[in-house]
Order: sequence, then structure tokens, then C-alpha cells
Amino acid sequence: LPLWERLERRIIDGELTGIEADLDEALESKPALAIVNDTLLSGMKTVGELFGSGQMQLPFVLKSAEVMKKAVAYLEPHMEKSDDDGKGRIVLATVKGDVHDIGKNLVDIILSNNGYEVVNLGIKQPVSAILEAAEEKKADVIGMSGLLVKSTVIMKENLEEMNSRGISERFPVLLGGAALTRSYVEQDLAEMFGGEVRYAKDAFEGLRLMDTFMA
Ligand code: B1M
Repeated sequence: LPLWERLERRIIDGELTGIEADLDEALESKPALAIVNDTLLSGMKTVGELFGSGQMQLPFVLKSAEVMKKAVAYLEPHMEKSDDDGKGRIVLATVKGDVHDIGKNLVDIILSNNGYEVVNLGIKQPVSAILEAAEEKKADVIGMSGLLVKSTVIMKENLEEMNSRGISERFPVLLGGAALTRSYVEQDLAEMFGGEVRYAKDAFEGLRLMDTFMA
């Protein structure tokens, strides 16, 4: 198979052996981030489709996710970093009940490489832990990720909790993850939330929104 198809195939098949050599070859013709966006994410998309249609079982999805994580970790040192520093601080978490963290960790990488300090709390984070960290670390923004449909409900509950604690106006909120839609966040949630809440369809939009929050 040609290089790009081979790399995409590695994600779909969960095939780790020899991936470094392929990534090194890929780096000769494309920047690290473009390899993630154009090839690796496209492999993960296929995995999602195969799993969703019952053609792939969960243990294989897990293998694909592991290969994806290793590939991103291998490429990370090759990613461009801006000289900017201290542009602001975000507390980032995958919400309660949700283990998906590949997207959240990409957001972490993109923001960290572009001058933001990211306090990455990890997965399955209850709202209390997110809000405590935001207070303690003096966050400028709270970021929540979640891929399950039920996570969209949890996010709403988390915003309600912020309203009831009277801290909505202190922390603008950035939300992302495959089950969300722009209209759910920027209409439905924006209507009930006492502060600013925005939707990022990908890590780059997350970065642009951080820049607007901090402007
Ligand atoms: Co799961 N899973 N999974 N899964 N999984 C999905 C989400 C699913 C859509 C698959 C499907 O059915 N087609 C489906 C959800 C269905 C639903 O809720 N309606 C699903 C399911 C059902 C499940 C389980 C329930 C399966 C089971 O146990 N029976 C289970 C849930 C466990 C739990 O959370 N409690 C489960 C488990 C897993 C694995 C552990 C095997 C693995 C995760 C491994 C890991 O993350 N460490 C996994 C995977 C890999 C997927 C799919 C295939 C791929 C997700 C992914 O990493 N994509 C996924 C299919 C899909 O998403 N269509 C699926 C790549 C990643 C870069 O994209 O995270 O969307 P994403 O991030 C994007 C943007 O969304 C955005 O930026 C990123 C790109 O730049 N973004 C943000 C994300 N967060 C952001 C935050 C921001 C800004 C932007 O600011 C704060």
C-alpha cells in the first residue's frame, strides 16, 4: 500500500508494529499536524463508522485508539510551537461517565503549543472536580469534552451547577466532542447559561475561541 493508505490502515487495523518508520517517512513530506488531521483522524473516522454499524467489535476499537494515541505522541515533538507564552489558562476535562480522551488530548496539544497553559484533568471528571480545579488554578476558561450523547446532558447539568454556584460569569466555557452540535451549544445551552458558552468543532476552532475569550 502507498504510505498514506498504509498509515490510515494502521489506525483502522490497530497495527502498531513498524509505525515509527511510516511516521518518519510521512514527516519528510508533511508537517506533523497535517499527518494527524489528513490521515490519522480519517482512520479513526472509519473506525467509528465500522463500530457504529456493528462491523467492528469494541476490543478492536480500543486497539485502534491505542495506535492513534501512540502515533500522536510520536508526532508531538515535531509539531510547531509558537513563542507566545502565558496567553491564558484553561482547565480541560472529559466529563463524568465518559472515557473518550483522544480529542481532548489533541485540544491540549494545540492549545499548549500555542501559548496557553492547559490543566488537563483527564477523563470521567465530575463537575465538582472541574470547578474546584478552575478556582484553585485560577483558570481563565473551562473546557469540557465528551463524545457520548449522555455527555451532552452532563454538560448541561454542569452549566446549571455553575449557574447555581453563581460563577457562570467568571469562567467562559468551551465545549467540544462528536455528540454536540453548534445549535445545541450556542442556542439551547447559551440560553440557560448565565455566562458565555461556545462550541468548537475541532481543536483549531478551540484555539480561535480561546483567543477571543482572552482578547
Ligand atoms: Co467509543 N463511542 N465508546 N470508544 N468511540 C463513540 C463516541 C461512538 C460515536 C461510536 C459509534 O457508535 N459509532 C459511540 C457513542 C454513541 C452515543 O453516545 N450515541 C461510542 C460508544 C457507544 C462507546 C461505548 C459506550 C461502547 C461500549 O462500551 N459499549 C464506550 C463508552 C465508555 C465510556 O465513555 N463510558 C466506548 C469506548 C470507547 C473506547 C474506550 C474503545 C475508545 C476510546 C479510547 C480513548 O479515547 N482513550 C472509543 C473510541 C475510539 C470511539 C470512536 C470510534 C472514536 C473517537 C475518537 O477518538 N475520535 C467514536 C466514534 C466517533 O467519534 N464518531 C466512539 C477522534 C477524536 C480526535 O475525535 O474526540 O471527536 P473527537 O475530537 C475532535 C472534536 O470533537 C473536537 O476536537 C477533536 C478534533 O480536533 N473536540 C473538542 C473534542 N473535544 C473537544 C473539546 C474542546 C474543543 C474541541 O474544547 C474543550
